[in-house]
Amino acid sequence: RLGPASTATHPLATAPVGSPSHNVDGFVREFLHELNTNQGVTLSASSLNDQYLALASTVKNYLMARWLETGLKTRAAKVKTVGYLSAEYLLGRQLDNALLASDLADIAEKGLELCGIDLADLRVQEVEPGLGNGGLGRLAACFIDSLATMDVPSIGYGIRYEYGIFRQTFVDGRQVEQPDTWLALGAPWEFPHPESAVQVHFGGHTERYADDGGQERTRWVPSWNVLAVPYNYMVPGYLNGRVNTLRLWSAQATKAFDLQIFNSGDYAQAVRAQTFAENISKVLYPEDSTPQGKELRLQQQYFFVAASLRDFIDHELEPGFDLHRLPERITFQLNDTHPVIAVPELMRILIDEHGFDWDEAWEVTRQCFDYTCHTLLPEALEVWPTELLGRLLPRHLEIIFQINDQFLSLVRQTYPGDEMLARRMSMISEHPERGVRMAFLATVAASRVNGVAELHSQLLRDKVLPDFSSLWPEKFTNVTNGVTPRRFVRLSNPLLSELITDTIGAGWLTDLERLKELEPYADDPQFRERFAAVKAANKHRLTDLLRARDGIDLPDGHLLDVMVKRLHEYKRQSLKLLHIVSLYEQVISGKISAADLTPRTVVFGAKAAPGYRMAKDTIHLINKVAAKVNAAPELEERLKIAFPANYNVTLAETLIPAADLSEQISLAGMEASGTGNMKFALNGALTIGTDDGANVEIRRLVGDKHFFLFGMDEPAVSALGAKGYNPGSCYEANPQLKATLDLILSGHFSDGDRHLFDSVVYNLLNQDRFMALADFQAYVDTQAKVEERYADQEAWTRSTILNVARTGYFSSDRSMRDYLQRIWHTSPML
Ligand code: GLG
Repeated sequence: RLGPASTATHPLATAPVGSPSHNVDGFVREFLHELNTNQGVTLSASSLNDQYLALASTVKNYLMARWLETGLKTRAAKVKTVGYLSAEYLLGRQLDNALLASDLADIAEKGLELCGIDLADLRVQEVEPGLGNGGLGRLAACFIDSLATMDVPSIGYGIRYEYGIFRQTFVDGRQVEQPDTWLALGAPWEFPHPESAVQVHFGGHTERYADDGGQERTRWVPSWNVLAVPYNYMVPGYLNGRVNTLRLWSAQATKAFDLQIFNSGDYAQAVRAQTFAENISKVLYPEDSTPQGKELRLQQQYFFVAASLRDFIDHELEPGFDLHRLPERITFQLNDTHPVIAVPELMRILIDEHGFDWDEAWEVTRQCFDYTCHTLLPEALEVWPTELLGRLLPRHLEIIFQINDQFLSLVRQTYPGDEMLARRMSMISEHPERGVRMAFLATVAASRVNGVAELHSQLLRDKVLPDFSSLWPEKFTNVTNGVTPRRFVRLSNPLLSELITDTIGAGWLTDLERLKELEPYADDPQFRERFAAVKAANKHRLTDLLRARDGIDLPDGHLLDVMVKRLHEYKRQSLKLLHIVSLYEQVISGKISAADLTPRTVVFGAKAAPGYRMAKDTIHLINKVAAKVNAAPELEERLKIAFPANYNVTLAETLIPAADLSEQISLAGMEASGTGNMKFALNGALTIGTDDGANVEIRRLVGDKHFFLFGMDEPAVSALGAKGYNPGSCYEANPQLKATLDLILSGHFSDGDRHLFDSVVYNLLNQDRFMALADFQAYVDTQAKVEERYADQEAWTRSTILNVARTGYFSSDRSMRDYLQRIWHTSPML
C-alpha cells in the first residue's frame, strides 16, 4: 500500500496537503469544485444526486488530511492496534455523522443555501449501507465510532457486500424481500484500492516436505483463489482530529484463475468462473442469531479474515517486523464466531509461512485474539461440518484438529479419568454429523471471552460454556454493550441535545455520564415542560416521515408504544400482538368500552429472515390484525397499529426519539443484551421489559419506579422449563387469553380463513418455546400500570427525564473503555 519510498524533494510531497478553509466561502468553493471536477456538471445542470455526491466528496476533503495524519502518526508510534473482525457493520447513513465529526454541519448548511440547495434534500439521497442484520452489526458500527472518538488506533475489518440486508416490502401483508442496491447511485464514502488487493486461497490439499534444514513441514496446495480488494472508509472521531479506517473487502476473480480456463478455450465458462469468485462478497446472509451452514458463508468468513490478517501483517506492520512480537502490535477482537477461522489462519501463517514451531505459534496466536459471544441460543452457535471445512480449508482443519488434541490433553491432565468431560469439551462434535464447534475453538484460543451484558456473561459462564469457565475462570469477563451518543442522541435527537447542552453545558457527548447532572431538573416543572415539548416535536417529525415514507397517518396525542427489532420468536412480538388483540377483543365484545382505552399507537418494525417461516407468518398476522384494528369503528380511533416496512437505521433515528414506551419483552435469559433498549431510554422513553439482557442494568440504573418490569426472571424460566411447561393450561386457565387466541383462530383477522395462522397460534398453544402465554397476564397487568402512569403526564415526564439522566452508562465509549482495560490492555494514543 505504501509503495516504494518516495524520493520527492518538494516540501509538500511528504505530508498530507492542508484542508479546505473551514468557513462558508471555503466550503462553497470546494463544493462547486467537486461538482465540476468529480461529477462533471455545473451547479445549474446538476441533479440532487450529483449534489449529494459532490457534498460527500467535499466533506471527505475536509477529513482527508486528518485521515492521512492518523495513518502516519499511528505507524510511526508503533503502538498496539485493535483489529475489530466483524462480518457485519450496520453503519447507517454517513453524511450527517461525517458533518458532525468534522464540525461542518452549519457551514455546509449555509454554503449550500448560497447555492440554492437545501441540505435536507441531499441527506435523503443517501442509501444507508446496510451491511448487517441487527444488533451485532450495529454494535460494531458504534464501537468503531467510539474507538475513533477516544483516539484508539484501530482498524475495522469486514466485507463489502454488494447487496446488504434486503429491502423489506409488504404485499398483502406478507413480507417480500427486494435486493438492497445500495451501490447503484454511487458510493462516495469509499476508497477502493485494487492495487493493494491480496490473494485468498481455497480448496486443494496439504502435503509434507522437508525444508532446507531437513525439518518436516507442511504446505497447503490450494486449488483456487480469489482477490480480496480493500475498500477503505473513513471513521472520523468526534471533533478530535482522528480518522480511523474501516477496511471492507470485495471479492474479484484473479487473473490466474481465469487464464487457466480461458486457455482451455471455454470463454463462457471463464466468464462464469469470474462470477463464481465474485459471489463471495455479493450478498449479506440475512439470518440474525441463527447460523446458516452454507458453504458460501464459510467462504465469506475465511475470505475476509484471511485478507485482513494478510493486510495487517504485510501492510500495516513495518517490513521485517518480528512476528514473535505480534501481540505487542495487534489485538484481534472476534465479533461472534463468524471470524473465528482467523485462529487457524494465523497459526498457518506463522508455522507454514514463517517457520514457527507449533508451541511458538500457539503462544503468539493465543495472545492475539479475544472473543465476544452475542447469544445464548444453543442453536445459534456455529458448527461447521468437518467435511465442508476440510474440503474448503484442508490445512485449517488439520490445525484445528491439532489445537483440539493439545487442548484435550490439557483437559485430561487437569481432570484425569473424566472422559465424558473431555468429550463434552471437544471442539469436534460427532452428532448429528462431525463438525467444528467454532465457539469452543474461539474460547480455547482467546485470551478473554466476554458476554455483552452482566446477565448474559453470567449465563455464558454457567450454561453455555460451564466446563470452560471452571477450567479458566479468569478468562471470562463481561462488557456490557453501549451505543454511540453521537448518532443516537446528538444526530437523531437534535432538540433533546440542544436542551441538554442548554441545561448542563457542552461536553456531555463524549462524557455521557454527565447526563446525571440532569437529575435535579426532573423536579423542575419548567424543564419538564421543555422536555415534553421536545418529545412532542419528535412525534411530529415522525408523523411527517411516516406519512411521506409509508403513507401512514399517526394520530395525535397517542401513547407511542414501539417495538422495533428483528422478528424472532424469542423476542416475542407475538406477546405484544396478544396484548393488542386482547384490548381489541374486549372492546368489540363489549367487556369494556373504547373510552376505557388509553389512546395508544403501537409501532412495529421488524424484518424476518427470508427462510424463517414462523417469523414471516407473524409479520403477516401483525399486518392482518393491523388492518382490522385500524378500521374498527368500535375503537373510536383509540388503538392503532403502524407497521412501516423496511425498518433500518435511518428509520430508527426518527422513530426512537419519538417513542414513549419501549418494548423489551424477550423471554428472560434469551436476549443477550439488546441495544435498542439503551437507545430508547437515552431518548426519554420508558421501558416495559423483562429481566433480560441489559434491561437488568437499565432498571438498576434508572430505578424500579421508572421501569415497568414484568414476567418471569431467568431462574423462574429455568424452573418452569425443568418442571415441564404446558402452554395449553395457561390458555385454559385464563379466559381473556383464551378469548384472544380464539378470536384469531376464528378467522376474524383472516377473512374467515380459520387456518391461515395455525402455524403461529398452534405453536403458541402446543409448544410456545419462549413462554409467551406464561407471561401474558403479567404483561397485560403491567401495561395497565403503564397507562396509569401515562395518565399523569407530569409523573411520566419526570420518569422519562430520569431515564435520560441515569443511562449515560450505556455510551459505547464506556464499553470501549471496558474493553481497553479488561480485554485489550492498551490505552488511547496520547
Ligand atoms: C446479538 C444479540 C443482542 C445483542 C447484540 C449485540 O441478539 O442481544 O444486543 O448481538 O451484542 N445477534 C445479535 O444481534
